Amino acid sequence: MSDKRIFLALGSNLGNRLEHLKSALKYLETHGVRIEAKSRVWETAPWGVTDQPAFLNMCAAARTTLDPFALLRLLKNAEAELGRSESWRWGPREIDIDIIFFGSLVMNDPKLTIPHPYMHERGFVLKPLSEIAPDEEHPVSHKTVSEMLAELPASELEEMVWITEI
Ligand code: PH2
Ligand code: MG
Ligand code: MG
Repeated sequence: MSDKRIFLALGSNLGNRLEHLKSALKYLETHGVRIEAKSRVWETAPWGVTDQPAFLNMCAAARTTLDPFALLRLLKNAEAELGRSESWRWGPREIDIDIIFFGSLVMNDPKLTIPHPYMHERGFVLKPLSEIAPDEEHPVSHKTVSEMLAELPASELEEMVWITEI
């Protein structure tokens, strides 16, 4: 079966945030998602609901033979395994793993939208993604990651601090 190149965004703002990111990557690698590149880890101000702890965010490039819904199920299982508790939309979470790109697939399903519908507005996605895939093209707008990053308001990137590599 042919594999697909995918890009994932990971975030954590509860508990041991760095460990959650590391454990999530390990979980993926032992469940059929081959990680090929990792961005640095950035500390970022909360977006959407601002009254919550700062996030650690990173992006990863990977390959998988899973189809999008199987991948989504795997990500949900990983989140549950890592102890993610119920929260509200854009609320605090131990770990969040989102599909940003899935090859050049475009899909709009009530359960899964690909590419991620807000990726082009978020510094905490575009900055780390630009470290591993600056020339990757959005399959709808055909803008590259670098171009989307350059179009962000400066305020989107102000409260981002490089923390470490994992
Ligand atoms: N995730 C959210 C809501 N807000 N803010 C930052 N900085 N990083 C995130 O990963 C994030 C967020 C919902 O998934
Ligand atoms: Mg998310
Ligand atoms: Mg999510």
